[in-house]
Amino acid sequence: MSIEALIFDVDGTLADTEEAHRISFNSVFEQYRLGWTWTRAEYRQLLEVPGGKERIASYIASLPLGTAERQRLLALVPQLHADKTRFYGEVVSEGGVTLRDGVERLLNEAVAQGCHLAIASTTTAANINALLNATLGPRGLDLFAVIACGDQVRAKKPAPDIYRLALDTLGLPPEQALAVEDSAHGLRAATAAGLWTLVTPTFWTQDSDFRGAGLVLPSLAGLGLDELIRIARPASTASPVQALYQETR
Ligand code: XBP
Ligand code: MG
Repeated sequence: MSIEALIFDVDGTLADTEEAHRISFNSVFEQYRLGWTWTRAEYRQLLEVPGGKERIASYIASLPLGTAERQRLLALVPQLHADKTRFYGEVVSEGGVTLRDGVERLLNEAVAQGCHLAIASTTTAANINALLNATLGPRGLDLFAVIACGDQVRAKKPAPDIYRLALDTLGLPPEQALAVEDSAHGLRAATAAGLWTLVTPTFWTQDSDFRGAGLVLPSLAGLGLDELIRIARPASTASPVQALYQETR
């Protein structure tokens, strides 16, 4: 079966965004005078928790607090996250984040060859809109046939739900698409949805367990669409005779 779509994760894959997220979390903690500051080392640990709201709640759960104070802070999480998202949008709109090497070229190649583009991300639609506008301009959003993200699914990565939503909306079986991810959670989510997955780790995820990945590369730099599809679907690009031969081996 031919590859009809590329499904991209956002944070860490399209762009190395987690420093901008970390700065935004710390900005909102300062705005609310909470006395919290997430260092890079601490944030790397906290990224084990997918989803910004869940990440803040998990951090609160780790603090030595009385029940009343813990409940008060947990009730504040949606508002903290909404304000954090506003800070993040400002950082991104001011040019604080660029696309990773090779991403824009691969997106353009896919569009030129009629290969659909989709997104499957844990972050919010607002963050995705801000990032695509800031890095690709007004055409950014139009490049993607499907944007599956954030709270559209109850179970976030490593659950497969967001990838299943992207595939269902594309109207494709997993055999006719492939995923591009940066993290172990994302890899688990994509492979659980039946997708061959390319992983391009960042500083935040490089020490993770990427077993099950179809391929792990430092970035998309130098990787063309035809080569990616050949790697992902060797049989589908072989001649019918070769494919038959491979099946009977
Ligand atoms: C990575 C995430 C997100 C971001 C923060 O998403 O886990 O939570 O770290 O964004 P992706 P929010 O699936 O794109 O790698 O605060 O909006 O969750
Ligand atoms: Mg990611």
